[in-house]
Amino acid sequence: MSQVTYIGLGSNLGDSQSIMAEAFYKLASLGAVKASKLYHSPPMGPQDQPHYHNAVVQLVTDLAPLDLLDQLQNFEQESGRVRLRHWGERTLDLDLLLYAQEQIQNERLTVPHVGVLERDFVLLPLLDLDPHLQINGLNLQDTNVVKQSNLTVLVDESWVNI
Ligand code: ROI
Repeated sequence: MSQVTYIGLGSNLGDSQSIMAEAFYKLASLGAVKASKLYHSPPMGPQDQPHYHNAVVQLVTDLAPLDLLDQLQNFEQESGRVRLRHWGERTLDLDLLLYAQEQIQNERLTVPHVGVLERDFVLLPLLDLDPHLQINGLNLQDTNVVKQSNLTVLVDESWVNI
């Protein structure tokens, strides 16, 4: 059965826009995809690292959560993923943010993703894809994090072309 899922993309090492576009095309092999705008955001964590490129992809897929996670981890590795330190710079992060309405908690996966509601670089792109999206009954539009965000849009949805 097809499920609506949301994947967070982040990068602040290498040619981030190309790396993320490449990841988008790989995600398209798993189901129907739609991309948010592409944002530039100051680092959460150590401040002596470059700003991030961030975006979210909506993926409608038949894959079960852990099978999807396996694919995301494969794609991260294929991108030549480098992670220099905890909460530090990385080539590509692919985070499973939401999987339908499911709450998942096991040793490999927590869904909704930890910290989603505190991160403007996740919430704004989610709202590009679904302006009425709710998490745990909370309307994302109404959160202070969204209202007070000052993320920069780098490119509209055309950063990927299918
Ligand atoms: N900060 C921003 N702005 N964007 C990210 O994608 C991101 N990812 C991370 C940490 C290190 C928490 N900081 C981030 O993993």
